[in-house]
Amino acid sequence: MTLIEGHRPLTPDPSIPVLDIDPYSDEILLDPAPYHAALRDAGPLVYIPRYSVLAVGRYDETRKTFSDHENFVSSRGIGLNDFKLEKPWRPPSIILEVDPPDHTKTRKVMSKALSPKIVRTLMNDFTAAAEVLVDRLLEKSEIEGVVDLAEAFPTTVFPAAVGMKDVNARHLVDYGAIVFNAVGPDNDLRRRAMERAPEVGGWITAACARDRLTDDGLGALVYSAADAGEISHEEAAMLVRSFLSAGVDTTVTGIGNALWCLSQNPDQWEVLKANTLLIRPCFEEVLRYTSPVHTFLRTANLDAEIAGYPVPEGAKIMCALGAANMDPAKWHDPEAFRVDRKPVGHMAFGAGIHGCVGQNIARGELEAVLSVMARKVARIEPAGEAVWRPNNAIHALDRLPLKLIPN
Ligand code: OVM
Repeated sequence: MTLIEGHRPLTPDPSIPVLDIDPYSDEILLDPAPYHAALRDAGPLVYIPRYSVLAVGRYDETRKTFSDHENFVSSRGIGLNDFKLEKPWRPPSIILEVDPPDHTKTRKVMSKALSPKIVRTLMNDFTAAAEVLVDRLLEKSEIEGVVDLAEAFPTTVFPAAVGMKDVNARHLVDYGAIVFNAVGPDNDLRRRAMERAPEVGGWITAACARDRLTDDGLGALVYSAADAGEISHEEAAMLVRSFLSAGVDTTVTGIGNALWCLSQNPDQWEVLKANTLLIRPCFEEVLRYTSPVHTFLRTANLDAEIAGYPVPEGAKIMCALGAANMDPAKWHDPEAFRVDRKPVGHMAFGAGIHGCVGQNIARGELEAVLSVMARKVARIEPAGEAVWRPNNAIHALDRLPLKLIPN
């Protein structure tokens, strides 16, 4: 049997519209909006021959696919490779790449460790760190928003929240990029990521051991669930790895994308400064507008259907979160960035049982950064061209030169 990117080639129903594009080309990864429009316009379910996958880009079908975890499973991988046919590049995540009932137990442990109550206990540290960082940046005439702020903040507060004794900001950011590039095809981006995987992955695994964690962080909470018999100690180490896989690059991207949105829309920065109750809704709008995760996939584990079309067992379904988040059938004037939109139901955190378990802590980090900035920064001005960084699954900036004007 021939494998296409690690899954079985699919003979799609001939009535399914065909879209002959490469969603993992640099061109689309750097500027996905035109492709997203083409994907939505082609139909509710589309066939992409380049990778022999089905794809959804409309809001309703994206939400439905994520919500139907019985037909559309995660245990066969959330990228192009079908774990049933090809060995994954690392031991699969025991929360992301797993279905119920196994998922239920690990999700519960993570959801408790990342609860709103726990996040509230972290907010003082987050705000204090944001004060120090923003004060330091306000002394500079120009900053590089990605390195100086978007990376600097999460790599300071998140390892501290987890209770890591070994902190290597570079490895933490790079591991996220590797994990997300890995869900794509065997292209240059993935190959370059895989070259670094042994070194960075080895460092990450070592950093997850109980004796490399303090006894008062999120890591310790997960290990105490093991002491209580809810999971094994090996599973605890794997869940700490999930913190480090999903918790750094994503929030780096969230902050970078927020700075980009606000620097491009100075009137919206004014609105935000005038009403700090809009800080949380502003972050939701940043997520809707920029969709930090390009795509997650599911695998049909049974013969199923989407929008009335047959979806055979073994088919990979690519869900384009950014396309759903800009669907004009769901959102009024989707191409306008409005901090007061309150885009309830956006797909940037996914949906269903695998919806982002870290969304409370992500919101907490963004709230700390944006509220300190709203207090101290009069204007966020572009100081050069914003450049996006291609990654098979992350929609993030590479460079964002900015001028921060103090109040
Ligand atoms: C994990 C994980 C969870 C969410 C996203 C992610 C692909 C990884 O559990 O390792 O990035």
